[in-house]
Amino acid sequence: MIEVIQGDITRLAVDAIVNAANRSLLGGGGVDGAIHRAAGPELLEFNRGLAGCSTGEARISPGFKLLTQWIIHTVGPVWYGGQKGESGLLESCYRNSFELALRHGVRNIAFPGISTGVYGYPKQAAAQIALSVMRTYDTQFQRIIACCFSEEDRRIYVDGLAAQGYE
Ligand code: AR6
Repeated sequence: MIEVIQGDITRLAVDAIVNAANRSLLGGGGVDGAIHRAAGPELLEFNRGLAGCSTGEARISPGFKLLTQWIIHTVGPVWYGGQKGESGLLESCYRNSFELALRHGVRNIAFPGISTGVYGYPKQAAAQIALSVMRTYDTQFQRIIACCFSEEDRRIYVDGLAAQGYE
């Protein structure tokens, strides 16, 4: 089932949360910074061993101090106007995150709006991509949570689901 909630993804008790990381996987601002702060310094130590991640791909770490068992780090595309393959890369982020989750037996997973902060991807277009990939994995998970940071973002996802005829 796809659920849309508003809140802080670092507070969720699920099997996996997804991080909107950068290619270094060594932390940053936004949700990435919040996840590193809440998970503790062991996350940085672990991620040094992952040696980075290309845009559109995903890597997995333990959740350390978080309530989640796993953190799936994916690197969204920077928005350059839409002609640089951004939509395909964003779709790959969601797909690769789901595939990694399945390989680790994850049943409940929560996503932030990858690329929609610092990386500047337009929120409605990003939500459409997120929701359409979520729908293709819907039956393979117990709960797929779109964790929106603001009420405005939550509204975009709720409207997006309705527009796609999801019940
Ligand atoms: N819980 C849920 N969502 C959040 C939280 C939170 N605690 N904090 C922010 N968001 P961003 P990006 C939302 O900028 O655009 C970092 O520096 C936020 O409102 O975190 O993929 C990385 O290291 C927005 O909707 O990620 C990279 O360098 C969404 O999370 C770069 O930013 C994503 O915003 C990645 O940029």
